[in-house]
Amino acid sequence: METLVLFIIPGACSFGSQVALEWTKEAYKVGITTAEIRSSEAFRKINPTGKVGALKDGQNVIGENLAILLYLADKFQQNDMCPNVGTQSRARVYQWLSYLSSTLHPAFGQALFPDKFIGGDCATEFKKLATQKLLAVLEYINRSFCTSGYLIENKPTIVDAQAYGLLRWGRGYKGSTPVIDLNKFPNIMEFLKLMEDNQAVQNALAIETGQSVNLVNSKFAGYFNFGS
Ligand SMILES: N[C@@H](CCC(=O)N[C@@H](CS)C(=O)NCC(=O)O)C(=O)O
Repeated sequence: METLVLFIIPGACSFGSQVALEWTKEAYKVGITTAEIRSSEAFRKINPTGKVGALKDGQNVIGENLAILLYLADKFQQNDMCPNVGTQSRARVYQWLSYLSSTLHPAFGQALFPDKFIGGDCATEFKKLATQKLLAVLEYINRSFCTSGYLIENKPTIVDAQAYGLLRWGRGYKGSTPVIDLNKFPNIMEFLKLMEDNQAVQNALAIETGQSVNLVNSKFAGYFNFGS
C-alpha cells in the first residue's frame, strides 16, 4: 500500500486531519505546502480548490477536512476515533463537523482577515460585526462540551481534533494578537489544554512545526518531497 500523504499549511485548518492520521496508526507523510505548490497543476489534481487539507491515499484523493476526517474514520474504523454509524453520537459527529466547517471556520476567517472581504470605509464596521458573530459562535461552543470536556463522548473523536485545530486560533492566529479574549470562554480554554495532553495532538503539533524528532508512538514517515 502506498503511504498516505496529507497536504497541510502549518497552523491551518488541516490540523484536525493530521491528528486523525496519528490516530489511524498507519504510516503517513505530511506535505507542507506553499502558495506556489497549491497553485501548481500537480496539487490541483489532488484538490482542485487549491486548499488544505488534502489527502492522497494511493489512487484516492480527498479534499475538505470534513471529508478527510470521515474517510479516515471509515477506512480505519478499528481505531475508535469516531462513534459507530447509526448511533446518536455518530449523528452528532456529522452535525459538529458541518458546524465547524460551515460556521466556525468562516467566522474566524471574517474576523481575522476582514480586508479579504471588504475595503475602504466599511472595513472597520465589517470587522466589528464579524467579531461579534465569532463571539456568538464561541459562546455556543463554550456551552456545548460534555462533562468529559470533549464535544461528543468521554474520549476525543475526529470532531475534537478538528475543533482543536480551529479553536486554537482564539489564542491568536499563528502567533498574532488575538482578535477576541478567550478568557471569556473557560470551557474552550480547558478543552484546548485537555487536547494538548493527547499524544497524537502533541505529535501533530511537532510535525506541523518541523520538529518531528520528538515524536512518541507515531507512524509519521517523513515529509513529502515535492521535487520527487
Ligand atoms: N472548507 C475547507 C476550507 C479549506 C481552507 O480554507 N483552507 C485554508 C487554510 S485554513 C487554505 O488552504 N488556505 C490557503 C489558500 O487559500 O491559499 C476545509 O474545511 O477543508
